[in-house]
Amino acid sequence: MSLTMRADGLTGFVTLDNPPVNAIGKAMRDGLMEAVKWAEAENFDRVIVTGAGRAFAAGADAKEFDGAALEPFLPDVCDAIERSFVPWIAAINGVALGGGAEIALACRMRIAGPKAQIGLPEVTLGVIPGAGGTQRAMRLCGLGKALDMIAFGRPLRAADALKAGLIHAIEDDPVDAADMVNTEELGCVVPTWELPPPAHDAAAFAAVRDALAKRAPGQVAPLRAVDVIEQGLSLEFAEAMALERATFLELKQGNQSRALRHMFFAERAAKPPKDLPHAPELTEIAVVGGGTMGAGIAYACVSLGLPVTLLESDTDGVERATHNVGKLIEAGIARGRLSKDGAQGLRDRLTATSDYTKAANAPLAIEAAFEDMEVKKAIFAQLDATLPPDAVLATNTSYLDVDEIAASTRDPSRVLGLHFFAPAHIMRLLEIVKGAQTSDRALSTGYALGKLLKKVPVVAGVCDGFIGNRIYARYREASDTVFMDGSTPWDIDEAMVNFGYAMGPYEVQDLSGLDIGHAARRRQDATRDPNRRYIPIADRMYELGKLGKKVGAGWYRYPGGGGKVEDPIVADLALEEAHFAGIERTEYEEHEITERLLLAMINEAADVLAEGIAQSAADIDLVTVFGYGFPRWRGGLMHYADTLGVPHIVERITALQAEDPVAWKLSPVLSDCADRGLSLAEWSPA
Ligand code: T1G
Repeated sequence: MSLTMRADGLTGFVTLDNPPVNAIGKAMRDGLMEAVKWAEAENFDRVIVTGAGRAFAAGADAKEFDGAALEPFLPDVCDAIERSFVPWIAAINGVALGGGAEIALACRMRIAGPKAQIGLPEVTLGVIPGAGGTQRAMRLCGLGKALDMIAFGRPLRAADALKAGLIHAIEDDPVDAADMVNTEELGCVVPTWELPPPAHDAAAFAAVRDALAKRAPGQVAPLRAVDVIEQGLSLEFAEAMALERATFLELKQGNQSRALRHMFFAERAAKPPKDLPHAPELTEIAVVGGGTMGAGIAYACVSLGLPVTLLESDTDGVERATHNVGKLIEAGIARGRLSKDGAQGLRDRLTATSDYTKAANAPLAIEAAFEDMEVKKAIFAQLDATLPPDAVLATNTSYLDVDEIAASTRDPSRVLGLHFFAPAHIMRLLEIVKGAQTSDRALSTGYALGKLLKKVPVVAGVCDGFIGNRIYARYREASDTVFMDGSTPWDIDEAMVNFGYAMGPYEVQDLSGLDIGHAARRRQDATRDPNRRYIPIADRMYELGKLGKKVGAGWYRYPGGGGKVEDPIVADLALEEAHFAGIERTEYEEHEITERLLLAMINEAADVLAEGIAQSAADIDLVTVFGYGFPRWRGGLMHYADTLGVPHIVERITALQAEDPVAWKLSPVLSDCADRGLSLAEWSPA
């Protein structure tokens, strides 16, 4: 029944109990309906409902969403609670989210614990509140707050919920306080549904729609939630509830909600395998290299209370490293995320030095130095000689051979890659690169750091670019091919932004710098397939010194006054190169651009799966969403591919082979899926 009922005098106590977060499934809905009848039969003067453990209730059980909705439906449960002659009081002991909040809003009173949160984040799962949240919230906290909570899925802390009028009081022991409520006072509280809805406010609706256009482009649920709230203002409560429910059920079946649910559970499944040994306690860590990445990693660690020894090769390097971390601390203060005392705490936890013996007790070291194999080997030799023999040694390389680095140490089993993404203290993805000899203990240590830093850990095998950069290289190659053959960087960027990326490939490269891509291409010169078409435009850009935003010009120009402008010189480069290569350029429709870039990535990602570089399609989804800006509401690259369908993908790639049989060589995983009738999510080696 996933709830318990207990009577004490004239009070009935109902405890929602479905660990770990009291997700509301059919069993709990059945239990709540029974509790309403029980309370009426017992003629209690109140029912107090609370949650077992750390949550009140985290909402409807999203695992049930793939199936048909089963009675009793949650809106009916909420109605039964609200209309019962026995008043219910919600004692909100922890998070009350989605359906959990809706149960509380249907109660006559709400008393929260100091750490409680109340929110309606359904849009983060691609749906809208489906049990009265869109209609009851605004009757309690007004239109503006309700729109903000629901359209952006932002929960309120207890103090803000009290200020907003969503709850009646904050008490250390909300259950006890609920039992102390004066019965007359309780009897006087008007059920939420009877309260008048707020007045229509055209400006508020316009503002939230504008904000959604900027902050959630392409996402359906937030706009539908706003529509249901607006229409609900002029409907009877029951009609508005019916509209809400119909909208919820429609969205639940939609691709966006399936994609967002996939991401929700994939993110939570990114955990260390149960059979991994426990990681050594991370009492401190060493970071080698205080450049952008090293400073970001050090900052992330000291921010979470971990002492860091930041190692540099000399005094100048130590000063630079201290300065770089200092800048991040100042930025944290400026953004109000850090108090002066907090900042001092961070500085106190940081030791920047060129003396490796200062890190002699560190159980983990992360090398984040210049991307040069000999530089890295020299650093690993020093770490090997200085740190305890069982310390784990990690490299933050983006593409160098982790096995070669490991082989340069006395014990390669303690070496792995920990690939952070810039900015390292913000980007949530952490590629844990497992070398041929990496031990389970080293792997477990990588996961432990990932958990400490609240990262999404994904294990990757060793190859050029691991999972993310390897797939991204195909994205870049496909972009340059379409550019060379007829399009422009700005049309390509616009196409990918319309697909759901925050930025297109060319604007991203202008931010990171075209010199990085150039170095990567030069590194690959020796191993590049001579039969594979090579697009020279980016090399021309490099030779012209168009290195990106940092020099004021890259694929776009960046005039002093801000913004970016299209650069005709860049477009002409493609004309010239196409002419030299004897290529007849052609017009590309937006959908043709998007299709080619996505198919190129999907095909490469399928090879990444085939080679076991990625352990699952879901891992590739996590990498593309948390590391490369693939739209979360499309579920990541492979989930999106499965919405297209493998047969369609195989047909399209086969058609493109006519243009370039090398670039569009079909991945064996795609043909295997087509032959076996599998989706990419279902694929595993036969
Ligand atoms: N359904 C099913 N499982 C859930 C769940 C849910 N709503 N919420 C959490 N879990 C599982 C999760 O998968 C994990 O499982 C475990 O609980 C711990 O979660 C009609 C339609 C509550 C803030 O969007 O935001 O109500 O991995 O690792 O970091 O209007 O979970 O251990 O097997 O995230 O402490 C709306 C979703 C639903 C809230 C806790 N509710 N949950 O965070 O733990 S739609 C939400 C969260 C709805 C109604 C509609 C967080 C949390 P496992 P965790 P955490």
